[in-house]
Amino acid sequence: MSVERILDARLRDRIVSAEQAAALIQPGETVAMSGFTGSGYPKAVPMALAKRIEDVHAQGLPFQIKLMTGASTAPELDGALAKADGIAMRMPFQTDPDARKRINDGKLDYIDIHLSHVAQHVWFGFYGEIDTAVVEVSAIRADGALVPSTSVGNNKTWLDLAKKVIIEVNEWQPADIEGMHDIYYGTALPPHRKPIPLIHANDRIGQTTLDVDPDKIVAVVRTNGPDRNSPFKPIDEDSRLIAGHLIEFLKHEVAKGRLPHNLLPLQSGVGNIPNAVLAGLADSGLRGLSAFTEVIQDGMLDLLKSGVLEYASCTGFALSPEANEEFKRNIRFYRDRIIMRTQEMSNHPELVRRLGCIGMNGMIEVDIYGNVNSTHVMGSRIMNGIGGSGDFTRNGFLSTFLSPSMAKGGSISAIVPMVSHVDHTEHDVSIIVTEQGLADLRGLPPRARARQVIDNCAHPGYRDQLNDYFDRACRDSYGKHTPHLLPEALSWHQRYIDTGSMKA
Ligand code: 0RQ
Repeated sequence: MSVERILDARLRDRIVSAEQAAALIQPGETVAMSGFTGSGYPKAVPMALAKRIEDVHAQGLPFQIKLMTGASTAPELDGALAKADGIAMRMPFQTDPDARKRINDGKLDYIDIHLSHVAQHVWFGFYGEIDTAVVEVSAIRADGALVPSTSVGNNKTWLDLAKKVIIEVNEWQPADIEGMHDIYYGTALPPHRKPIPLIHANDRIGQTTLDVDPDKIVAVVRTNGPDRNSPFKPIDEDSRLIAGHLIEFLKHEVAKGRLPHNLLPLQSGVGNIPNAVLAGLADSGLRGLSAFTEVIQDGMLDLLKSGVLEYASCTGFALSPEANEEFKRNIRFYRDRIIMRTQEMSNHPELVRRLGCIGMNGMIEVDIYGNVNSTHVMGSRIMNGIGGSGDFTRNGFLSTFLSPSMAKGGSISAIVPMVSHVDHTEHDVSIIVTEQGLADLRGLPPRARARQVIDNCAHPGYRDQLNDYFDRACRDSYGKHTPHLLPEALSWHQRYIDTGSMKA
């Protein structure tokens, strides 16, 4: 028997259908929605809005919105609204194939910014006013406080700033998630900011619920639907090798006394390689680990369950269906070990620097000097976005980038003379890992970095070509500090066209 989740009597007469709620959103509005890496996004109103937009378009009239979220969402949100041609501007992160296509066709404006910047830039007024917030919660308490669901993202900011608020109450989310969240209301705008009183990754510094002015709530919609919960691929040999190199390096750092025996708080990007690293940590002999990250995925739940990881701080989840079942089954166990924060806290540069996080993220390509491209194929086609990778790369104790040495079946080297787009500069990137090995760039000048990257990380099939380029650049370059032969460096990206692999 389901227990009533909408306990605030003042809101009972505002319970409506998704269609009625979507009818309250007008063309041209800036709409801020919940959702982070496929968790905690609204399940019904965006679909109803997409349908309404299609109906309006069918009458030959325009209808688009500006859409903000925490991070990526799901086909029911980004996918449906992109297919309906309903998004004029999207920010700050997305991974949806339909939205990606529209962005790369030049039909949808995408603003790809650091996840820690989103809330403050909206508070600073850089994105204008928020007309409507659409936020999923797991319950509304009798006092009107909102119990967040499986992501917090920017919900605090959306609820504080939006002129009108639509709440989805999702009964699919576990009721016992209440208590897992830590919503910090001590933020202020410069020049009134104060230090954030978080010293350890598991400190609780706020409240467990979100506040909202009940007078702003224009609709409450009941839903009962799952998060995106995409399965992970089985761990392949390259991922296993990459994980092995990184873990060996971390243990070496412990042996040298540069890292404590239980490391420092881990940040892990989403995807199969980070998941392989987490799986590798389970058998590493390392114990007492912690995480201060954006997203908790399967590997981290496993580490919590086995006790290798003592606790984890995050703002959202990216779980497979099986891991989600496990999460829901043992929600009380996880509630004692997981702290869910707003993304301005989970990714806060001040906290990432203070805690000394170890960043582990994926990349598209890296150049021989350590500049990393995380976002663009051939310098012009966006893949996903920078997400939180920059928050941890610039500010962490160590920034590591993990990738197979080749993409597209070996037709493209992930190690190139010069990246076609820079997300993380040579000044911020410390460690590169491919299945071939690990390049430790700390404390090295540019030419020494180049030898490390080529010799340790490039695939043997590209190593001679890269060494030849570097030797000639050292001889003929205009400057010898960061030697380059510019037209030739960028010609490496022509191979995408030659192979035809990126034409689709
Ligand atoms: O293309 O999907 O067409 O097969 O890029 O690559 O190998 O599946 O790896 O899923 O880990 O993604 C950088 C995109 C890597 C990701 C990136 C093509 C490749 C494939 C995906 P297909 P893989 P991953 C925490 C941190 C930025 C955000 C971030 C990312 C597709 O890690 O988005 O870190 N990072 N957030 O074929 C051409 C190359 C390529 C290439 C890969 N050199 N050239 N195509 N691909 N390398 C989470 C949040 O912040 C929310």
